[in-house]
Amino acid sequence: MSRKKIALIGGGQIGGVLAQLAALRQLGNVVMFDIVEDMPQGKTLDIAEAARVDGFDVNITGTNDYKDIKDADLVIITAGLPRKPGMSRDDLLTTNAKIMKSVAENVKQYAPNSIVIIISNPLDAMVTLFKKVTGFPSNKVIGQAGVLDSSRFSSFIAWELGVSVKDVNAMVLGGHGDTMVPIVRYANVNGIPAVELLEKKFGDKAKAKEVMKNMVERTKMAGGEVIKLLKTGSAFYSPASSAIAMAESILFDEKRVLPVCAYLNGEFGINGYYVGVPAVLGSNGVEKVIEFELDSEEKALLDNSVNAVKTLVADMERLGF
Ligand code: TXD
Repeated sequence: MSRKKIALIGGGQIGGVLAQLAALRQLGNVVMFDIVEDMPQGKTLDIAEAARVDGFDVNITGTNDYKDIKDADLVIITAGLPRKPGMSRDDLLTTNAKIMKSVAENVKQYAPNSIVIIISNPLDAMVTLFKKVTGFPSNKVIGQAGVLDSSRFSSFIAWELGVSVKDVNAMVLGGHGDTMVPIVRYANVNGIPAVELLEKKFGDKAKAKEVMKNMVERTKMAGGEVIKLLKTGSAFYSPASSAIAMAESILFDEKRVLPVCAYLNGEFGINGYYVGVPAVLGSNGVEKVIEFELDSEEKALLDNSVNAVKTLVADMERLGF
C-alpha cells in the first residue's frame, strides 16, 4: 500500500508545526506549498534533516508550485494572514477570501479527490468559500475550530479542578468566533459532571456557577488571550495539533467523534451552513453529524452563533465572493 500524500497549503507558523507533527507521526509524505519563495523548501528541509534523530521515515518537501500537490489525499489549508492584536477575525475577511479563492481553484485543479481541512480565519467563511469555489462534496470539506476550542475549555476545567486533562471531556459548538458555545451541561471528568465537582470544591452553587462562567468566557476569548501575549501572530501549536487529530481520524479511518465545522442539512435545525458540531470523522471525511438534544438556553446560544456565521457569510457574498 502506498503512503498517503498530505499537502499543506501555507507554510507559516501553523503550517510548520503541521509539517513536523505529520512527519513525527508518520502520517504520510508531506508537501508544503507557500507563495513565499524558498521558505517552504527551507522549513521542510530543516524538519527532514531531523529524521535520523526523530526516527521518522517519510518524504517531506517544500514548493512554490501547485503542480507538486498533485493527487494529494489530504489537504490542510492555513494560507492567509493571522490576526494582529485588537483585530477581529472578521477584519480578515476580504484579504483571506481572496487568498482562499485562489487556493481553492488550485486544489480543485491538482487534488480533485482530496479531503480538505481548513484552518484559515475567519474559519466559517473560509470553509464556505472553499466549498463554493471547488464544488467538492460537503463531507470532504471540513473546518478546524471545535477541536481546539474544546481542548482549551477542557484545559481550563482540568486546571481548576486539579485533575488530569486526559480525563476531561468538554465540547464547544457553533461558529469559531466570540459567539462559540461551550456546552457546560455535558462537560465532565470521566463521566462525572464538571459542575458537580466544582460545587463540591467550593461547597457553594453560586460560586461554582461563577467559576464555570469565567471558564466559558475564557474559552471564547482564548485565541485573543494568546495573541495579546505573543504580540505578533496568533496561536499555532494548538491549532496544528487539533488539525492533526482530525487528519489522523480521517487517514486511519478512526471514526472519532470530534467537534468540527461541518456542512449542515437540517441537523440542529440548521440548513445550508457550515457550523461547529460533533461529527464522525473517517476515511470519507465527515461521515455523520451527531445530533443530540440541546436545552432551550443552549439552543438559543447556538442560534445566536449561527446568526453570526450567517452575517459573516452574507458579508463575504456582498464583497463579491
Ligand atoms: O483554530 C483555528 N481555525 C485557528 C485559525 C487558530 C489560530 C489561527 N488561525 C488562522 O490560521 C489564522 O488567523 C490564519 O488565518 C491562519 C494561519 O495562521 P498562521 O499563524 O500559520 O499564519 P502565518 O504564519 O502568517 O502563515 C500564513 C501563511 C504565510 O506563510 C503566507 O506566506 C501564506 O500563508 N500565504 C499563502 N500561502 C499560499 N497561497 C497564498 N495565496 C498565500 N497567501 C499567504
